[in-house]
This record gives sequence, C-alpha cells and structure tokens, in this order.
Amino acid sequence: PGWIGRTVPDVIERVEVLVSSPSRNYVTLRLTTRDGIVGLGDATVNGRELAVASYLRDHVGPLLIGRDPGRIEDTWQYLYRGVYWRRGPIGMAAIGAVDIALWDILGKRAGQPLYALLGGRVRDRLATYRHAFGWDLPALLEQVDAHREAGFENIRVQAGVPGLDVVYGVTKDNTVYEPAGRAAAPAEEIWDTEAYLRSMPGVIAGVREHVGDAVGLLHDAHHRLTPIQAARLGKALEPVGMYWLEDVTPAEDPEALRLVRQHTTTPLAIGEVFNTIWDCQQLIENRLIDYIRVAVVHAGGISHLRKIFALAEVHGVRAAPHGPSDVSPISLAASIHLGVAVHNFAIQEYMGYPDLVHEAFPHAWHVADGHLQPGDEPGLGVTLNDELHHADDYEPAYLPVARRRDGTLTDW
Ligand code: CS2
Ligand code: MG
Repeated sequence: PGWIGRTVPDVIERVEVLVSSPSRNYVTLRLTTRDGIVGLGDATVNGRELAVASYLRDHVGPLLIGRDPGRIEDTWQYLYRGVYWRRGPIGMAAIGAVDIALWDILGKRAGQPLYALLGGRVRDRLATYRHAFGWDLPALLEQVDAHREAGFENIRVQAGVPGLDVVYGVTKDNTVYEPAGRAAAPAEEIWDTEAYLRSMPGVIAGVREHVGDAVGLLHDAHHRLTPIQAARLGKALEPVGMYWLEDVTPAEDPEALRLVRQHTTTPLAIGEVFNTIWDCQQLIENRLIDYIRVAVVHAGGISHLRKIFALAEVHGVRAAPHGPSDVSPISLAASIHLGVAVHNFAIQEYMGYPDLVHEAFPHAWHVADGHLQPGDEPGLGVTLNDELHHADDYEPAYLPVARRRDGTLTDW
C-alpha cells in the first residue's frame, strides 16, 4: 500500500550511524521505519569521518525520529535551512546521507528501483571511466591495456613526474592506489608544478599514440595549477583530443576557469569538492566548464543533485559525478540510478573498490560490457553485510598535504 493519502504515514523509528572500516573508513547511515523499511545513506568525508558521524548522531538523528520518510524535500529543506549555518562539506554530507536513505526507503516502499522513480531510463547503459596509472609510460600503458581488454572505453591516465618521490594518483611500484594513508597525521609530499607540466603532456600524447583515436582519455590535475599554467596544459593537450581535463585550478575560484577557457578548447571538468548548487552556479551559467562533477554524498544527496543537473542541462553542461573508492557503494548506487535517468548525464567515474568493500556493501549495480548498470532491486539495491561493519574498526586515515620545494604549503 502506498502512503500518499494515508492518514497515518510511516515514521522513521531508528537512526544508526556506522563508522566502519572494511579496508577503508566509511560512514553509513541506516534509517529504519515503523513499517520495517530500511534506507541506507553514505556520509563518508575522507579524512573527516568522525566529524560527519557526530553531526549525524548528535544533531540530525534525533530530529529524524518520528518524521514521515516520504517527505523527502521537506526534510532536506528542514535540515538545510533549519540549521542556519548552512553549506560546507560536513553538513551537506550529513544531509546527503539522509536524502539518499529516504529515496532508498521510497523505492522500497514502491517496490521500484530508484531510477524508475526518477522518471525511468533515458539510456540502456551508462558510460564509465576507469583509472590507469604508471610511474612511467610503459607501466601506464600496461594498465591502459588491461582496462581496454576488460571492455572499458574511457580511461583516466595519471603518471609519475621525474624528480618527485610521490605523485597524486600513482604509486611508484604500480600497486593499488588509495589517496588516504592510514596514520595519525597526513603524510607530507613535495610537489613541483613546473616539473609536472614538463612531463605530463608527452606522457598523455604517448598514451594517445598507443590507443588510437577511439578511446576517451581523461586526466586529473587535482586543483594544483594557476590559471595560466592550466591554460598552457589545456593547449598542450589539444592535439591529444582529451575527453576532459579535470580540476585544473583550485575549486573555490570560478573566475580562474574563465582564463583557462579563453585559451583552450580542451574540455574542462570540476566539482568533486563542491557542496551545493551555489558552488556550481557561476561556472554553469557562464558555461566555463563542460562537465560538473558533484558527488551525491558531498552535495546534498539525490534531491540536490537533480537540481544541479537541471541547471546544467539548461546551459549545455553535462553531469559526471565523482566516484573514487572513498565514495561508498551506496553513493555510487545513487549516482548510477541518476545516471540512467538523467538526460544530460555523461559518464560515471568508477575507481573500483577493494574486494572487502564489495563484500561489506552487497550491491545490485554492476559492470556489463564496460558500462554500469543499476540493477532492478527496489530502491538503491544495496544492503549492509553487518559482519563487516563494526563501529570500533575505524582507523585514523588522512589525505596527504603537499609542499613546494621551498617548504610552502600548497594544494594537494
Ligand atoms: C579524485 C579523488 O577520483 C578523483 O577524481 O580526485 O581520488 C580524490 O583525490 C579523493 O576523492 C580524495 O578523497
Ligand atoms: Mg578528481
């Protein structure tokens, strides 16, 4: 039975916040209704897990008890406007988790996969991109080839930089890459943008030469360049024909991308650290970017992402949400459901997870023929393997910080 028109709606009865570490830390919200429907949300903020867990446990959870889980937009507005101190990654991830969990409950109540509630499919399969890295070109090409053999058509390429010991997105021995290190404090890395700019265009051109024209190539500069450096990189990569160049300049300065845009036709993507539509507004309305990369968890959930993507649609900007291993399989599920239902959705990042993460969050979404599929389970189609979620498994882990050669702290 549907609840619309019911005099006595279902109510949220139980709120649980799990900070667990099935090989890496995740913050998971589990809501249970009086009718016994369970909704899951992801609230993971890499390196600040306990802050968002407390925000949810101590401030948001008590306010949810007794609320009608069907009033998704009203709950969003209540948590956003009702706090007065709005926006920011911690608060918006908490709202995101609640919103994701409420959509999950709605889908389960309706017996429909989330994408059906979002308007149904607009595409048969969802494009994705995988990560390839290597300290040098031959090592990078090995991973590129492996992804192509597995059927993937779009690949993010990251490489080492001569003279540096550590580089974002790469390991020296080509083992698994995880940005956060398990330690009581962030690791410190030395970063040299000029050295990077000298080597990277040649490496990416080498990949293009190896794969031919049909493969989409992406690259992430991780917010490290000045506008003029970014413009230089964009121009240098024009002959390669990139799918996109990501996060070239620090994300809080939208005007920086105007300068980059004036100099290059290389497509630009940004937004993984944005929290609201207002962070995106200027970039989208002025058409300074081609792809908006907001993550479901970090930008206020499914309800808010739909608004961002609608704004983007009007301005010819396409959606391409963040999907690293620190975005849990719950968020990724939400993203994939949006991905098959939103017309201007371009591509979903899929970094992949350690095996234990797949086991900890059994999920209906899957890869088929190098594309993502949401599956047809009601709601998000993700469950929790309780045996792999223990609150006391949390391990302090931090993203690195970066310094220039002279010791100045810079953007990691
Ligand atoms: C990255 C992330 O996937 C990406 O594009 O920028 O790996 C990012 O470094 C992490 O999410 C940080 O937690
Ligand atoms: Mg990125």
